[in-house]
Amino acid sequence: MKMTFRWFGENQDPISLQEIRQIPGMTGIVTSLLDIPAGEAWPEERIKAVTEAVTKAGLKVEVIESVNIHEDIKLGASGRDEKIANYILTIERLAKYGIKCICYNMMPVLDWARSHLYYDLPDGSNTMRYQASFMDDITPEALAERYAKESDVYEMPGWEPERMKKINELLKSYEGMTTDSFYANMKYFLDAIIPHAEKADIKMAVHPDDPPLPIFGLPKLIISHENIRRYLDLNPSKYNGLTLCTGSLGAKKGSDIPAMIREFGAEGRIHFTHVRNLKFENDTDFYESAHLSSCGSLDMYAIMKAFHDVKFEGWIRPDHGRMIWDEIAKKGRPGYGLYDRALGTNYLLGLWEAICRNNSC
Ligand code: DNO
Repeated sequence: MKMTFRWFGENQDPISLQEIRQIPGMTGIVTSLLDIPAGEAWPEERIKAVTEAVTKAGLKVEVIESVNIHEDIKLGASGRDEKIANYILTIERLAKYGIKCICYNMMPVLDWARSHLYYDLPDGSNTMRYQASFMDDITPEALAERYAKESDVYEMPGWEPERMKKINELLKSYEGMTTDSFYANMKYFLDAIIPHAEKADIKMAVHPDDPPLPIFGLPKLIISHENIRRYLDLNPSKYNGLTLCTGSLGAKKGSDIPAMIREFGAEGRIHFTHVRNLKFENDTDFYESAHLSSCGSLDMYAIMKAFHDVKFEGWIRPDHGRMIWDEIAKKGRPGYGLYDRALGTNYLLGLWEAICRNNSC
């Protein structure tokens, strides 16, 4: 297991590489080039610059999260071949700079969504929340506007205000799309890129839809054990793998995350994992809690034990944390403050050490 931390990049993150380096046990960085639109090939000089900056700070870029998928690919539209060719170029260029894993998602139109980006908890900390009734009552434009206003310093990936001007048009393009045709489009993409990922030795790791619940009538693809099975079976190469996100999959009550880890991990199909906790308020609503098992609804020990038992050797990162200790919520990226994620890192490393020692490895 290799511990990493998400850093959004120069001028994209209030947290410095130096601060990240000071987290005990931290060696790897997960980053991206957020300003490059989906569908375009990443320029080699930009990849070189970011990997060099991270190396200079005593860390290493381990995973790219994300190289985003253009809507033409998800929709199976006529422009997809050109975008796929650019995706392949990006894979080849990233490989030159030592990247071994790319995280991406197949969520139509939007990336992850919450009803509240800044929700006050009784202890004075601040976190993200998902309240189903709020989501049912709000229009997509109103939510996009709210996000633009609330995260005014940094744009939320997948909710870029410029792109959101066309949100209704984008949503409309999915009308009538069946799950089967969605899977067929995914297969077309995977069959095209996976041979190149194999050659470049870059593991592709799809991120589940977050939350795994219907939003604005959009089709949802990767939300459960069965769906993940179907996605992985679209192309049997080990390079077609998974980012196992405990917070995304765990937001559906009753999901057995350790069972997913045991099945897909034993097959060598989990390359990257986001490990975080959440607290259910009822069957659908939740807020994002501290990582500790006792703070939320997920059993973090069982999750880490399952990773241990399948001999997980991929990359892990703590995921969304609360804003604590005077971190000014609105100046940072929702979910991506420094302190709670640093605490989460050391909790996960502590669990891992104890599990390894108890199993004499
Ligand atoms: C949320 C993240 C996701 C993830 C993408 C992967 O905090 O886990 O936005 O980066 O969905 O493509």
